[in-house]
Amino acid sequence: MKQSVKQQLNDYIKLIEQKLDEFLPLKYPEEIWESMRYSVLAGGKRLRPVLCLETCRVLSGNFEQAIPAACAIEMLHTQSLIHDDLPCMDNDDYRRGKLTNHKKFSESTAVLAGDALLSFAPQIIIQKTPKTVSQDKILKVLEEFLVSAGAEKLIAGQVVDIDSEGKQIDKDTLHFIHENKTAALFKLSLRTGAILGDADELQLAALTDYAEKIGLAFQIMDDILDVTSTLEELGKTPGKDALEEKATFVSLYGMDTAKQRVASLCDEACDILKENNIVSDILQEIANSITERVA
Ligand code: GRG
Repeated sequence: MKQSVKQQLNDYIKLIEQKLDEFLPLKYPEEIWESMRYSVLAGGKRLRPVLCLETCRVLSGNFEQAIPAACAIEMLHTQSLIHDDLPCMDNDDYRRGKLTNHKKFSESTAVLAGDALLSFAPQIIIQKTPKTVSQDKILKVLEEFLVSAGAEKLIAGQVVDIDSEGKQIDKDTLHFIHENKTAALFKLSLRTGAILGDADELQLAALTDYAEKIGLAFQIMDDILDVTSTLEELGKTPGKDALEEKATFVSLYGMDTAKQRVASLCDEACDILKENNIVSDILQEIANSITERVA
């Protein structure tokens, strides 16, 4: 990775960490805020907020107007992880290299921390987005956020995923799960940055396509890493898919096809940027680095 891109990425991550900390103060009753902060500030890759900020910057030259929305998306992502790790869902002990929320606190606190993050995130968009951003745009961003978080996207993906455990599923069903469980938040990130960066219809469509490609590639890579990685590398328990008899891209298509598919999706994502004259080292680097990711 070019040194300048690495620096830009690190700058974004540092800012996101700082703003997440600032947007999540410790209030009464402290147990719930501690639990929300524990998972949000546990040091994920911050991929989704970076995508949101960079998309806004590349279109408008600024990203300040997208900082609250980018942090809100990271809160929503963290909420989905807290709930996904619960005993009634994936039942995981480790996440982001630390004990999962319900292991560190309690099951009831983890449920409530997820719920609290889900409603706190749009609150942050409304309260913290600069007043220079029109109400119309904020409403559009909120609509994207709420649709993505709900039963039409994220929860639809999760329900079909849980329902598919231990069953033979077809390729369309697997695609539905990946599309809604994973690609939806990548799309939300790019589309939010695009709306706040004043994208025209063509740019919005191109960035949505780019997000779809990298979202699917990211999930297929997740399926690959579940087979090939260790707990230390992943920060979460590997081998869970086989244990829970989950159909994955690897189990349905085989490892070689899975790797080829990740590579071709990432190439296609970069082509979309080129064809639409969207010049961003970061967006290009994120697409290219998915094939090489280890965590
Ligand atoms: C929305 C009520 C509600 C519940 C959420 C949808 C859902 C239940 C859970 C899905 C969570 C999940 C594990 C999705 C798969 C996407 C994925 C690969 C997440 C991991 O993303 P990374 O690697 O994580 O970017 P970090 O920790 O780096 O942020």
